[in-house]
Amino acid sequence: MSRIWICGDFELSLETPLVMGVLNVTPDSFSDGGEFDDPLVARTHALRMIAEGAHIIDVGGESTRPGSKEVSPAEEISRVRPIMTSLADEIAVPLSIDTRHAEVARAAVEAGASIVNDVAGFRDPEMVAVALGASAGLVVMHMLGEPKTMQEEPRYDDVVDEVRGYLDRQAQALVRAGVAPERICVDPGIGFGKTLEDNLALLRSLPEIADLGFPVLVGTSRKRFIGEITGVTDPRGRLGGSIAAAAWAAAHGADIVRAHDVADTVCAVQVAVAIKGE
Ligand code: HH2
Repeated sequence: MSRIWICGDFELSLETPLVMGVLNVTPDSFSDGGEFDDPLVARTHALRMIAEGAHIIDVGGESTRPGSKEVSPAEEISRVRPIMTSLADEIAVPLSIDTRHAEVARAAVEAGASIVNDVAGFRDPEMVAVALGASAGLVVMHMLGEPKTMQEEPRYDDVVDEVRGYLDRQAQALVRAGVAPERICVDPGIGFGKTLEDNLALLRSLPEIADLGFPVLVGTSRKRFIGEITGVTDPRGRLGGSIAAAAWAAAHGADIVRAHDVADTVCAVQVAVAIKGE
């Protein structure tokens, strides 16, 4: 049976891994803050990522980098709505809203988003209400605590067991609330309250996370753990490490990889899939 992820009017085939292109319309994202906060520049970048092969465009109006400060939902909406409205009717790939605020998710869905990517993993009952009131695909991500404090000595007894258990509980809670399981995707949340060893253990254990039966999304692009391994401090210089991590993820159970550098990531995934030979 073919595997699909239902996202509003889109039925995404997961026969081969998909690439989710990142569009941060923020002044302060960790690797591209301020680059795309002008709506026209953001639009051009989204169209470019689609031309490069992105299967999904993930729009974020709040940075969730370690230590970041929360943005008010009104401010976040004012950042994401113009780009959503400008792209939604024109492009043939789903738009995703990267937010932990129900108000923002609701406004984005009204403006044409087909995926709600909640880095807080649908802990907020209001977010569950948004999920129930829409037909959008849902990304349930694991984050320890909140961005402001998540990297202050994160600690787990067994990181894989705890993250996997959390994703299962949150996804099953959505199903019990009435969400169709085909709409749900899970994400271990690389870098969200995790040490280097935690991130590596989770990447090694993607098949166990995939065993939960939901599509798996993995975001490693330009992240700090790549800098910790390679010594590359500028996130923009982490392309090689990002490509290696995306290829690893695609070969070991990820259905969707989230990336800033779409053209190179698409090629990396194609090569990983060809070597795997399935
Ligand atoms: N990572 C980031 C943001 N959103 N969503 C999912 N599902 N998975 C991730 O790994 C993930 C995510 C962080 O990256 P970025 O958006 O580039 O940075 P910032 O939060 O600083 O805007």
